[in-house]
Amino acid sequence: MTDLPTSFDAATVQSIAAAARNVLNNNRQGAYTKPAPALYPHQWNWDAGFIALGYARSDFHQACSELTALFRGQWANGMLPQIVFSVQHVGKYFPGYFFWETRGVPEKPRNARTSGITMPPVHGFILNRLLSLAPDLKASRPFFRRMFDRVLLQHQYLYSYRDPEREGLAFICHPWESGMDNLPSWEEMFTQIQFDPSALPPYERRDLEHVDAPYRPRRQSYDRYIFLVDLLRKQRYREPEGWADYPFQVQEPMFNAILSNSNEALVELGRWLKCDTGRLQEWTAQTNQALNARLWDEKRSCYVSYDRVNRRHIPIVTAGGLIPLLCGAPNARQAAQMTALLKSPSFAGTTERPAWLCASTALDEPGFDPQRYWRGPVWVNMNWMLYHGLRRHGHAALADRVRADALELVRRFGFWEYYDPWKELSAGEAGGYGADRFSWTAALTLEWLGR
Ligand code: 2M8
Repeated sequence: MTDLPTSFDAATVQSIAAAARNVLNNNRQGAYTKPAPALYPHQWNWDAGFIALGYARSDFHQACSELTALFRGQWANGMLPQIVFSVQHVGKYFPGYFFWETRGVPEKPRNARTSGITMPPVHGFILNRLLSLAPDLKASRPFFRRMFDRVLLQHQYLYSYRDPEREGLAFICHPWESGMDNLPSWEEMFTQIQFDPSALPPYERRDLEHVDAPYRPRRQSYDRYIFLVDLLRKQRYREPEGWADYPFQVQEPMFNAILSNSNEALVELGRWLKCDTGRLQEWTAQTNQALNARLWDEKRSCYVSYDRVNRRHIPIVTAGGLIPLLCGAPNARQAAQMTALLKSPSFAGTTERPAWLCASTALDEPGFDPQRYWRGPVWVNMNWMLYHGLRRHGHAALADRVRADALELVRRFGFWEYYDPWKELSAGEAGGYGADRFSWTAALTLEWLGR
């Protein structure tokens, strides 16, 4: 079992683990697990990866099933969709399958209902962790062999269609592709985009039926999300032609660091499977180099996004800018700068006003909002990646703190989608926000507890 935060005794671990397992079981829909009971009723891309880890030790078969179900939606060009829709929950989420108009797009598999964009490619490193936990390596070999090819194809897609100038950085075409949908960075991006509200297709949000408006994106952001989906569907998801005058193309550090780490993981997996890994090694080196050359911001001591349409950086400090610790890009000096930033008032707050690590948007950014989705709250999956990144670069004590903070939030408030980063809350503030009984919070808690 993993070494645990000292504040947790055996009985606490036992009861948190049992409650976490309950969350997953209740959100389970047979072959896959929904991210949340009502707000997210289908299968999501990177959620599936984190959720698989929550089953890995107790039900390895289900862990594999999560990934198999997700990759049923993979497009012929390798694109792994953000959502694989279930017929059972038609009409319960917006934008649903019919809004995306992916039906009939030649690349989409006929027997799966999917959206038309992708998400952070966590699946390579998730597979590698599953490999280390597999109860019977020989019996699981066909699964890993199949998945290796699928994930390789996914990376091939990113390096060809999303990196037209072969820079080593894949761009995202929608805030939803970042997984961190509502960062102030995208607001900044939107100021550059010509947008005509009267041309927007009519739509009705469903998220506000489940979560109060102050904790979700604002109307003006949703309008832009839908504006971009409308552009993509009008161009029938044609790549690369569609990108010629498409306005949202961002090289984001977390997305690319995850890609780099997944490349490395596939190299290890490929060695075990005796598959060729040469291309993966080249991709890793090129992406690490490009992360430093293009996205490292020396003044801010972290990585920042780059808008490749307007050829400018978006210098906003977010947790995503620290996730490159997960990969081999940062040298010892950069890693030390990032840990100093994490311990500074920008993330840790002050003695008078301490904060839980790690706010999704830095506490001192003008766009920071402690309770609004991705504008400041702590997310357990971000802490989980940061934990591994800090350990990789030799900052074990800070890694432990990042893990302890996440687990303490879970112990105090339950399995929320996100948490207020301020340690001292005012009267009436809840602590946890968004969806309750959120799957990846439960899954990564189990993973950390070694259950
Ligand atoms: C959130 O995103 C979806 C759109 O993909 C939404 O708000 O409707 C994000 O937090 C994303 O990272 C996550 O994968 C998804 C499901 O948990 O919810």
